Amino acid sequence: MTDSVLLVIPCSHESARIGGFLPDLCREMSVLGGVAIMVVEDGSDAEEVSKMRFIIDSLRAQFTCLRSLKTLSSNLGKGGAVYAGWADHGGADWLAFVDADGACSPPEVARLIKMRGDARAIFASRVKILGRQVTRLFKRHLLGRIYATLVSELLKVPVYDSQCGLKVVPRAAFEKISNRLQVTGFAFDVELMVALLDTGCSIQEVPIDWQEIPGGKVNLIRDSWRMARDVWQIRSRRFRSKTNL
Ligand SMILES: Nc1nc2c(ncn2[C@@H]2O[C@H](COP(=O)(O)OP(=O)(O)O)[C@@H](O)[C@H]2O)c(=O)[nH]1
Ligand SMILES: [Mg+2]
Repeated sequence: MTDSVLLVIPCSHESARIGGFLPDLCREMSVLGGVAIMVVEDGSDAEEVSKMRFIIDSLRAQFTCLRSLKTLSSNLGKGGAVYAGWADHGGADWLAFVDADGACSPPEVARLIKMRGDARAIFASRVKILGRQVTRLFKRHLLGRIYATLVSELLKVPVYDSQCGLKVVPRAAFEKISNRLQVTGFAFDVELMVALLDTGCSIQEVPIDWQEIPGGKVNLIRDSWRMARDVWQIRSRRFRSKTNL
């Protein structure tokens, strides 16, 4: 039977962190049903790949929802890995991804996946409000808020958090835009967001619980600069494509 959702976990050097998340995620998704999980690893060395393969193969003996590890021959970045995974959708109507570190807990992943239904995309959002638990280092929270505000203002999209590591997208909407997506690094979700909106797919942001896990790969200086540059390029391309209509 075809799964309804393909949930990709993009991974680069995650063998130390994923063990605290993947078994519980597999358990949660097995109970939920209709979800296939695929770990996509790129750019790690052979030793790291074999550690990941061992983790995945051991869990596959227990959980049929977990697909075998997908490895890419070169490092495409987080977005490139997500898109490479989504290309193997196997007929799933929904394409999703979640970060490997478990910052977003399996019950939260299940809660968002269960919200799929109409043709809307669902983006998790780290909103610090009463009633939700969002724990991040102060400097990451601050930089994240500056970035999110820039994205929102530059692209004229009232988004609160374009970068949260859990998103669920209708495959039909993704297939309309996939051939024009160019960003494969950490800013890929910004391009994905505007392309979906521009093609008429609405997006619902859903506040989630988020517990930052140490060992993150984002370098606050280097990657913030690259992400800001990517947002500027996304904005320019979007402006050009609108004036060419
Ligand atoms: N496949 C792949 N995944 C990546 C790459 N860079 C980051 N990721 C994944 O993207 C997710 C978010 O990264 P993370 O380090 O948790 O970000 P941070 O917590 O914001 O610093 C994790 O699952 C990473 O393994 C990459 O180059 N390739
Ligand atoms: Mg993280």
